[in-house]
Amino acid sequence: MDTIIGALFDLDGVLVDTAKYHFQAWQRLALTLGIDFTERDNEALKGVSRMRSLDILLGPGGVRCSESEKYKLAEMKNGWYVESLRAIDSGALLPGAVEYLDFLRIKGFGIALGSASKNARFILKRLGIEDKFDGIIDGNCVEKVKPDPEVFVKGAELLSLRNSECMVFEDSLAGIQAAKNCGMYAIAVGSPDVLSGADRYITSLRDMLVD
Ligand code: B16
Ligand code: MG
Repeated sequence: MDTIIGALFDLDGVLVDTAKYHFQAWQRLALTLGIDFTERDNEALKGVSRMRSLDILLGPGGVRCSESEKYKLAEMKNGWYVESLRAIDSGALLPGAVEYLDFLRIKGFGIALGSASKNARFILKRLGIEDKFDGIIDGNCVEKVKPDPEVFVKGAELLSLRNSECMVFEDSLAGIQAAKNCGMYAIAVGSPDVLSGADRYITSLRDMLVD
C-alpha cells in the first residue's frame, strides 16, 4: 500500500456547512412551483450536482419542464443561494477545518478541493481559505458527477500523485463511492449508517487532530 501524501476535500459538509442555504433556496423554488419540499427531502440533494438536484426536486411524475425551463429554474435557485452566501465568513467553517488544513501543510501533504459546487471558489474566498489549497477541482472542471471519480482523479493529477497516495474527506455517499471507485482512502464525515463503504469515520475534521 502506498503512503498517503495527498488530501482531497469535499467542500459542503466537510469544510463548511452551506446546506441550510441550499435548502432555503430550493424550498423557495419549490414554493413558487407549488411543490412540497421539506428539510428531510433536502437530504437527498446533498453532494448532488445542481441540475440533478433540480430533477430530484421536480420528482419523477412532477412538474413537466423543457430543458431550457429547467436551466432557468436552476439559475433562479442559484441566484438566491449566491445571495445568501454573501453573508457567510470564516465563522461558517466547520470544526477543525482550518487547523487540519494547516496541520497537513506543515506535514508536507498535497492539498486539493474536490467539490461538485460551481460556487466553490466564491465560497473559499468568503471563508478566507482559498490559499490553503494547491489545487481546486469544482463543478466547473468536471463533466461527470459523483459517484463517478472524475473530480478526485483530476485532483490527484493536479497534485501529481497516484490515486492510491490520496485520502478523500466526504460527507455524501456518492462522494465515498467516488473515492473508492478510483482506489483512494475514503474518510467519511458522518455516520456509517448513512455513509457505508468508507475506510474510516469521523464526526468532524477536529477528530483528525487528536490521533
Ligand atoms: P452548486 P459539495 C455540493 O457541494 C452540495 O453538497 C450540493 O448540495 C450542491 O447541489 C452541489 O454542491 C452543487 O452546488 O449549485 O453551488 O454548483 O458537497 O460537492 O462540496
Ligand atoms: Mg459534501
